Amino acid sequence: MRSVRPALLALAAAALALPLLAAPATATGPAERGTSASPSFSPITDANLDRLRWVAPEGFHVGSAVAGGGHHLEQDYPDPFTYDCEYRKILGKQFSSLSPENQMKWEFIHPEPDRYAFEAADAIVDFAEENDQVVRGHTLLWHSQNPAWLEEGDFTDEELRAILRDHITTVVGRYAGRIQQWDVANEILNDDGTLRTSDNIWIRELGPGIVADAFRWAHEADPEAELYFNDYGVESVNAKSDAYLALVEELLADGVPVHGFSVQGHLSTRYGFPDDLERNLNRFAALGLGTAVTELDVRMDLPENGEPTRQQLRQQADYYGRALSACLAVEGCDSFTIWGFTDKYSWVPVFFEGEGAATVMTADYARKPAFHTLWTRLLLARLH
Ligand code: 9MR
Repeated sequence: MRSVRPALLALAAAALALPLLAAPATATGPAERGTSASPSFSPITDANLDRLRWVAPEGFHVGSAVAGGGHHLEQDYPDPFTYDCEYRKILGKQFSSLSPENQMKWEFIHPEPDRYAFEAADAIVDFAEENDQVVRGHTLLWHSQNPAWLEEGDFTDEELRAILRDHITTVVGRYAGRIQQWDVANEILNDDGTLRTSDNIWIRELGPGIVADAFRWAHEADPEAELYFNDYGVESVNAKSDAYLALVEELLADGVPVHGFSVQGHLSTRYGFPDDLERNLNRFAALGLGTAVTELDVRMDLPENGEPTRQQLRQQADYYGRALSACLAVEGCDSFTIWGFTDKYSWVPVFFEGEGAATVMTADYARKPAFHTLWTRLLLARLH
């Protein structure tokens, strides 16, 4: 893979020169895929060609989660985003969208009833601005990673409703105009498509109507942000994605400001690729929604020596490539995020015993076939 890179870069440079030089009008015209932190008009240099974000089609955001909090706190390394210089360099260079992996979740950003802790989230949003990147906010209404004071508190329904409203107003309001998309409601359905009525504190205590309120409050706090439903296990057409489709239709009919539906994409080479992903996303696009892939990774069973085989890496690259191609093929699927770019910080080995190597770079930041596949498909889409 590595040996063909210089030739590929030269070819890409030649191919890209034509459309860019021949169409100067696009420099001031509207971006085809919407406004963006697009680097299209920076010069064609080897350094630029070496960036996923630069070879991506105009207006298409290629993102990564920003490692920190969550499982990282139990590992024997310091906060990756703060302390790992190489990590930060790659994050700024390769990606045009960032998703805080944990730093905007309730337990981090709202650790006590009357105290918010914005430092880590602020640092990410500032970094994104310095690097001409957009941010996906994650997340506002979820059953997991809520602080004990909330989950174990003794609140009346009215108080609980006020707590959620204040949280959304405060957090969304703080970053108003600086967040491109918010995962307003995360993982609110069970696999059979029913609402999580037992483990989601908001739905359990306040009923399903609270979901619509969360979208309304987020919209009031930042009218520019695109507001999303986000979940896993909804890559295919199945009971769960069917239920989201019905829910979104109902909310849109009621005038609730829902703007998008995103699939997380935590895939495994144990299972086949969800090859109806494009068809599924198109069902939501047909409702006028934006769509996105928000947390892609592809885990595998690690051989005894811990090193993936060439065949495993090929299969992984194929899954990454197909997920990207599905998104690129759908009108309004303009945001494609991987859940971390290096195995050094991946959540996978911590949560799935014996599995790992789920990202596009090794722990030493060596690029895997999956990285090259993303690069190639982005470039081809841009040239198309
Ligand atoms: O990657 C996150 C990890 O650091 C946390 O420990 C974990 C706790 O649940 O959450 C991980 O991120 C999840 C994301 O927020 C929602 N979708 C599933 C992701 C992987 O579990």
